[in-house]
Amino acid sequence: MGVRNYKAKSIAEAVRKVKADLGSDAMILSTRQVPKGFKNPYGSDMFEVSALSAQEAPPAGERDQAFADALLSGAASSRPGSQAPAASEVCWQALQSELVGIRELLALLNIGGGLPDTILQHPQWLGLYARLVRAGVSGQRVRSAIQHFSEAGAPPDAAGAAQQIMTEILKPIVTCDPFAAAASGPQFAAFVGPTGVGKTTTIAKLAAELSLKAKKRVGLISVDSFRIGAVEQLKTYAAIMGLPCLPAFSHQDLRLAVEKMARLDIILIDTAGHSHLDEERMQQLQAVLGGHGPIASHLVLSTATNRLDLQEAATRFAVFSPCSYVFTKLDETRQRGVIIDQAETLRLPISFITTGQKVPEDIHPATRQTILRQLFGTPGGVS
Ligand SMILES: Nc1nc2c(ncn2[C@@H]2O[C@H](COP(=O)(O)OP(=O)(O)OP(=O)(O)O)[C@@H](O)[C@H]2O)c(=O)[nH]1
Ligand SMILES: [Mg+2]
Repeated sequence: MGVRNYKAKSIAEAVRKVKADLGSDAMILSTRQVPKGFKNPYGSDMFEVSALSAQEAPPAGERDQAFADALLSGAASSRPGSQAPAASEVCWQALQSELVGIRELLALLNIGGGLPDTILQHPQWLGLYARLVRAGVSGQRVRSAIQHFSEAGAPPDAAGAAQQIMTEILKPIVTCDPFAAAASGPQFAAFVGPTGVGKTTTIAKLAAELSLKAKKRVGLISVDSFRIGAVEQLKTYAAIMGLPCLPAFSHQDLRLAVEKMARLDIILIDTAGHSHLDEERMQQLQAVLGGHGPIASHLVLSTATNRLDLQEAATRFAVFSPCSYVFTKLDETRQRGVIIDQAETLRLPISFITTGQKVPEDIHPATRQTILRQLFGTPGGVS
């Protein structure tokens, strides 16, 4: 029988025709919008779907791989919501690449039992869906945002729809600036988190920002007695900036260091990184930090960590009762959307994000705008 084509006024209707004719497990190969033209001068725009019956489709493993390759290669990342006929070569290329993305997405939907009907009925959202999933936002979150949005009322224009969906997706994100308020006494902030996520570098960036730009009196304390050279690393940064820096290897040391720095405005405390699976060292750090009433802890996590490890680390480090997240290494991954899911799993505000190794440039106070820009490249979200 081979590839067969089905035309209808919407993709959903064309897919229904495919299923009625070839069965519910038919494989969709491509979709395209057929604009008004020579053969269809007075009619409305139509959609054409090409499909194969399940018996003639390639094995599922090959299809999964083809879809994964296409999604990762960015084929599905072009401008969502574009249904107008192309006016120039550039627009035509964008439209073509969007159609490729939509075709691959539909292949996935066909294999995996499909997305909600909402998405099939509004094909312009497929591009948005692909872009958000590629940015690391979980597919489930995007689907439920689109579902929520479509149930809430009639969609406005495509750009407005994308904005509303983004607003829904970003709901778990709350931001804070721990050093914004003029505190009456000194502020103590300890940075805890897994090994190598960028705690010391983040402290150096913050120390520079707070002392040089905000003109605060800043001090540094290192409670990292575990790694050789850890105290020296912090002391080097302190020396460059002309800031006091004290080591503290025990609960008692920390109490003394805190007392010595009590006249400063902000004291940043560096801790030893360790695996969240290392119970013994988690307890040691708790013993050193615990009981110092005024110390607020902040959880530093690398965005370049997979979703499950991120969640587990956050859950384990929750014993330090952190009051904010610092997400580092956004420059090392495209899957930055994981921070949205993380912000919902353990509900904490995000205070800072970091985007590189440069001290002090590569740190940004977390705001919805900066997060949107980092996640999707535009201040307004997906355009
Ligand atoms: N690409 C990138 N690298 C970063 C970022 N922040 C820190 N790093 C690098 O990550 C490496 C580890 O940074 P540290 O600040 O020593 O990490 P740490 O969490 O203090 O490490 P431990 O104390 O050993 O647990 C260094 O090479 C930093 O330059 C960032 O935002 N992006
Ligand atoms: Mg360190």
